[in-house]
Amino acid sequence: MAKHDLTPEQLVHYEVNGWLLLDGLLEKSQQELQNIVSTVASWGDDGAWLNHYEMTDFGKKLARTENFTPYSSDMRSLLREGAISDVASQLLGEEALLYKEKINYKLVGGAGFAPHQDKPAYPFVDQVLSVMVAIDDATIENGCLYVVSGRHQVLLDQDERGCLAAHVVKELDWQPMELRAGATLFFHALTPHRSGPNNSKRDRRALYPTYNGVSEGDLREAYYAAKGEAFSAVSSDDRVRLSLIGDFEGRAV
Ligand SMILES: O=C(O)CCC(=O)C(=O)O
Repeated sequence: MAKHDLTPEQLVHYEVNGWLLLDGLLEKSQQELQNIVSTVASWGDDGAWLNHYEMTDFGKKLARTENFTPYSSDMRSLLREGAISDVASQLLGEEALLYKEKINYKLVGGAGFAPHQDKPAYPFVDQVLSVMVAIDDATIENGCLYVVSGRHQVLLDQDERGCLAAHVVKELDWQPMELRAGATLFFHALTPHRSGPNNSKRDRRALYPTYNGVSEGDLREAYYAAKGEAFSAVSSDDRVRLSLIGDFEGRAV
């Protein structure tokens, strides 16, 4: 038996709703998680990880770091060896491999994300799931996720940015997911989600590992190669591009 066995009810909840919220899964304290994320945030830009910035009313801010597990043993053990990948394996129905990892900082004044499904941003994989690990409490005021339950069976209509078409967004039932720091939200790559800006006076950092099943292969390097290639093309957009779809609503620096 795996160390972090889900109950049959939890497995059914994920299957029916496309998400599962677990509080108390992680052995690390809030402070330990915050320290690991603060360390990554402090690295600066001189390295092979990817830092993305946004302009806010309070100046230029770090919006996201990706591709950091090769450079942090703390992150490697948190995302590849512990409870998170164990639960991801049970939800995928086979061993979970890390497909990509990101920190969304959403510092004070940071922007939100337009309604989308993640799947169009994840090439090469079919069965894939993401996890939000709340590093700070996530609240409605500071830009928590909103999800839609039970709409993870198919890709819904998209707009030109790869986000959900306006007519789809209107008809969906959006549910705020306020998370305490240290809680984990597992969600299917087809689960519609969005988030607002951080209008509070406190940062709302969140760590997002994404996993695919071992039967599809280890695709992390292929993913970052594809992202690197897409991002080497010049963009004249006013918005910051963080992903292979245009979900981030932040302003360019
Ligand atoms: O961190 C957030 O507020 C939302 C993140 C998100 O939807 C994404 O990165 O795809």
